[in-house]
Amino acid sequence: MKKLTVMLLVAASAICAQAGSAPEQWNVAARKAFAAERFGIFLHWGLYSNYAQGEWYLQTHKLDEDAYARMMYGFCPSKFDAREWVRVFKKAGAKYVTITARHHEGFSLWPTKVDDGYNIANTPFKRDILGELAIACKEARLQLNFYYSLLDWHRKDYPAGFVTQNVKVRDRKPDYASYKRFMMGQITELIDRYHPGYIWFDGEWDHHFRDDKGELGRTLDWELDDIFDLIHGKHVLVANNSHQASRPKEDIQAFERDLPGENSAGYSESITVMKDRPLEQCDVLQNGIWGYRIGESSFRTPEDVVAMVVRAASKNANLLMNIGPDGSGQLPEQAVAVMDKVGDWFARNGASVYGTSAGGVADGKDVVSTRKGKTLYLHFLNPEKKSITFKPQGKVTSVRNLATGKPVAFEVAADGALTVTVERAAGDGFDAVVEVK
Ligand code: FHN
Repeated sequence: MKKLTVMLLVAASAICAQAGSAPEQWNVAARKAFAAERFGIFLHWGLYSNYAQGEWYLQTHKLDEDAYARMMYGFCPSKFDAREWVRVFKKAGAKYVTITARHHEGFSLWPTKVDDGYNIANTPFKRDILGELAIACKEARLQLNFYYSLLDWHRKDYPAGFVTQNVKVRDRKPDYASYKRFMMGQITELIDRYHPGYIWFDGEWDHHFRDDKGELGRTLDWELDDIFDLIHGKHVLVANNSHQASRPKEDIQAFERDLPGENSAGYSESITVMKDRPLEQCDVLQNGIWGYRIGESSFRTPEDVVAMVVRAASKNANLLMNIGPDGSGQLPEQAVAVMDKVGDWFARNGASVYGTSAGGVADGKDVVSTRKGKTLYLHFLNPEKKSITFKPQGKVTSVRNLATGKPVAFEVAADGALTVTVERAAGDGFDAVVEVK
């Protein structure tokens, strides 16, 4: 009898544990809403933007941290206009914006009360950048989110990991309990003041290493569950760019520069794509760099960005495309020009991306597909590719070019296979989206 009671108790606690880890209703709804957005703008902005050499300048140039931090007294982005930024993002077709509230350099873009003063309040600019952006985003109905660095190149209490140990921080006094208190204080402020949709973590990998057998080891227990619980308690989602398998409490699976499942840039080796979470691929607009780099004039084209958005959507993922504003507070001219054209494309073809899921047909390379309900969208990405054959799910009644509304030629074979053939003239590659109903 005693044995049976113990067995029942064990079974009951297993069920409770399962129930406890099931996402709550708000969370399910928030994940779904996030996945439907499909296109967001990432912003890397901080003191590094004034140095104009990318966001890793302090680390890569082995600078003295105290000397670097003096830039706080010269940070005065007088051209910053949150409404103008938001106008560009909205026009681009983006549904959300994710900004580096605090990147690895440790400088905070809002007047935080819980740090040692390394924040916007102590610059000559003084204005609350996140606050202004939050207002502008709210007016335009764009969701604002925050990137938050777990590692820190400024604070003395952060226990430096493999990357951070090379930064010249004087008089380090590693104390994770103190550093975690600081992070939780900042995250509480960020959520209570600015109401983000998610907090996007980065830097856990500072404490990752591979042993002789290639097994992953960790030199710090970040106690991330406590931080994630704090965030979930405020009904905000969590993403973590750990470059490792997602933890159960992470709501969004993050892929840096990799198409989910393809490890295209090599950051997500052997990571299984989660079926029960929204996915997000982040990537760069300015060649190979996140923070603004002067002299780097190579940007992705509008066609590149559109192809990336639809490829991501065809894999059930959002695309978070990065722009690095400069130290004056302006978005690079090239970025604005590219985004303007991307927005024109979205105005004509947005239905094939927003609120869609993977289409599940086509080869996934020259032609990719997305789906909404019974409608299928075929994106002809390779101008050389003019036709495609596949088995549709139901009876096909209409096939047309989504942007122009013009009918597109199709044939249904005796075995039910559908062949769709597009007419493509030079230069019209941008609008080769076919709607199949
Ligand atoms: O080190 C960062 C880098 O600066 C940038 O923020 C990207 C964005 O995904 N993440 C890190 C590298 O994994």
